[in-house]
Amino acid sequence: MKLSLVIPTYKKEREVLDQLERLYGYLTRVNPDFELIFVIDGYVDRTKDILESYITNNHLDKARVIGYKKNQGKGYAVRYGMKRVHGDVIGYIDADTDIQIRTLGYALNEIVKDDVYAVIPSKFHKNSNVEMTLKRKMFSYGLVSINKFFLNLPDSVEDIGCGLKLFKKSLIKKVLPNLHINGFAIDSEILNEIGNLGYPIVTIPFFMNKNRSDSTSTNLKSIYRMLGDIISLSKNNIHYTINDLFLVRE
Ligand SMILES: Nc1nc2c(ncn2[C@@H]2O[C@H](COP(=O)(O)OP(=O)(O)OP(=O)(O)O)[C@@H](O)[C@H]2O)c(=O)[nH]1
Ligand SMILES: [Mg+2]
Repeated sequence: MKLSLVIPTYKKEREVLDQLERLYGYLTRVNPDFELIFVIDGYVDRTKDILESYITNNHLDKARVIGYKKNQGKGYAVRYGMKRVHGDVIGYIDADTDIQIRTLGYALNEIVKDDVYAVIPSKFHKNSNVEMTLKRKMFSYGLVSINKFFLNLPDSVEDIGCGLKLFKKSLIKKVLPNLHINGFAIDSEILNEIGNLGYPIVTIPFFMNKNRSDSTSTNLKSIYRMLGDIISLSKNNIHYTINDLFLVRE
């Protein structure tokens, strides 16, 4: 099975080589048919140069770097990458090393199964190692509840934003043309599309290297933007439902 992993990368000078090294090493052992595609979401620092010279100097020919000048957001970067891959299984993972690598192992074990089309981790899974403060738990739970209220998510989805997702190519080909969100709500948008298409999603435990309270995606500005995006997605869902009801085909 050929695996394509897209890595949306924004201002990660300090961490990105660690992520490259461990992904390359791990996949060489467990699934050597792979490609890593780093999408540099804006040439705003030295991340692109650092990655390119490391890849060249160490002959890492299964890794490549693509991107564009202006910062656009995680969603844009994920779409940009997923349109340029060749795998049978296509996914994305964060550019830092917050996620323990064994989470990817769990995801790979599931996605190879014939009847599995999408795999996502969850902090709320009973085997997950994530310990959250009550405040953090309430925040995360609130965000998931908002997603569930507004969107058409498969029942098995209990967490949205964990930085790893894997999909079968046949499914992502159907989903990709319908995606528009540029920001962090891309995760909500993809899961909503999968729900609309009626595919199931398998949930695995999320193993984290450290507990963070200061995630970039959870600052107030990002949260407002994310909520706005989720509500706009829910309006689209209603539009489709009404069209379905009246059998309107565009
Ligand atoms: N913050 C941010 N992340 C982006 C952007 N575009 C792509 N990304 C990537 O999206 C992924 C998820 O981001 P987060 O983990 O929420 O944010 P982060 O920048 O890693 O910051 P931390 O919360 O400190 O981990 C990372 O791989 C980022 O590099 C962007 O415009 N802003
Ligand atoms: Mg991060």
